[in-house]
Amino acid sequence: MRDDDPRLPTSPGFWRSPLRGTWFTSVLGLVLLVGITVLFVTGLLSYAAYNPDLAPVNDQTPDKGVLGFYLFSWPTNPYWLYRVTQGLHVTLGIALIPVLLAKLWSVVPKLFTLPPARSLAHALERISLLLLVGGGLFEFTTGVLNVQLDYLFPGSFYPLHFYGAWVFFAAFLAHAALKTPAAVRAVRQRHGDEGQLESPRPEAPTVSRRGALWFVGGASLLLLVTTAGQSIGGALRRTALLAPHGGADPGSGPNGFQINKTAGYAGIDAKETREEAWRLVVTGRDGRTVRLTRTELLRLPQYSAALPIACVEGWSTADQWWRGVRLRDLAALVGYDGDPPDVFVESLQRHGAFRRAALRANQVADPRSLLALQVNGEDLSPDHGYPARVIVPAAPGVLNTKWVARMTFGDL
Ligand SMILES: Nc1nc2c(c(=O)[nH]1)N[C@H]1C(S)=C(S)[C@@H](COP(=O)(O)O)O[C@H]1N2
Ligand SMILES: [Mo]
Repeated sequence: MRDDDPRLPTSPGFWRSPLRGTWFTSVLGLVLLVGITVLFVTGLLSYAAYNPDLAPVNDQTPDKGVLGFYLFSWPTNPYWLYRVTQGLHVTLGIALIPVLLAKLWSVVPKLFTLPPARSLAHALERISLLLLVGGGLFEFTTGVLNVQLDYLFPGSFYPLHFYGAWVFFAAFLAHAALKTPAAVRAVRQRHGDEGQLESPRPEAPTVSRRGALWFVGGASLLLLVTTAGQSIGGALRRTALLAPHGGADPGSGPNGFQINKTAGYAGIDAKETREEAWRLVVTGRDGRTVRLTRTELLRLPQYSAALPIACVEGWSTADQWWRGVRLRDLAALVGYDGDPPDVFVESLQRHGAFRRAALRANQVADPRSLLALQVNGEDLSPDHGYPARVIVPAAPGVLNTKWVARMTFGDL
């Protein structure tokens, strides 16, 4: 019988680790059941926060159709909302990587069992497992690449990670429905070692199953503390060894907080932002248009708000004191006296994924939503968006357009 030749991975005897077993796999599986559910929910929230159905600017995911069924107006309260949901999404996703890998390792002999399918039901189960394993690896890989390599695929990350999430989560739900009861039983009874996951001819153990779990947990914890600092901040920021892009050193002083894209990177020429050159063009009801210099903007009523920048990549800044003109006051300048409408914001930047963004009416209406001219008592630095940038409570960083040149109010 070739199937029993222990030199071939299709033979159970090929896999000799004494660690494999139902209890070990069940513990990891239950951790993933909770963790991946949180990832899915925070991921959907992150998508909703992006205002994906506002015109085709923010999100160009084709045919999100029914998958966009749950989209709602992202609130502006509490102002740290996105900082928490996205910090959790990215930090938990990274911390779960050792658990995911250990879980896959623990069941890898099953991938090789022959015959590939004993029955139609068995064939369907194995296909769903392919979607599960493939979908899981795909989601974790695209997520990490986006965070670590600074938007490796800016335009295509969203549709890839979004559709991948639905495929993965559907397979995950089916798998969880089938396996959770047995996993709970195995963990409760602290055995279940007679299952098919045990090696028929195990090598002598060098570490106990419990010890191996501590090792996996320790690796997760290490990733957790070296990642979480980027969203928690304070003294912890220095522990964030895995925080993304060395990028620009923000330096110290009032403008000394994380910079995403520098003015140089975005191709912003200092000549265009000088007082004599730059004008904010605001358009509104019936095409009514006003042009304002920065000095004229500074003569309008100025307001302050303490708000963080929270990026989709998971990092965030502490609250910064922004000062500038309320978005709703700008809407009023062009004919929207009562409830303001949506706004489409465009920057001086000519290329790049984040040079424009749309904000919803509820975001424009919030009195803390500003076209900021200053931060922490000083003019914005070129890298933080001088002459003017948008800042909105609870919104993803990507909606806080820097180097604003044009704002068009109206329902989108
Ligand atoms: N014009 C323009 N605005 C932009 C971006 C950009 O690339 N170009 N990046 C956005 C993203 S993704 C984030 S997270 C924030 C970062 O703001 P900061 O660099 O001031 O921290 O700016 C946003 N505004
Ligand atoms: Mo961002």
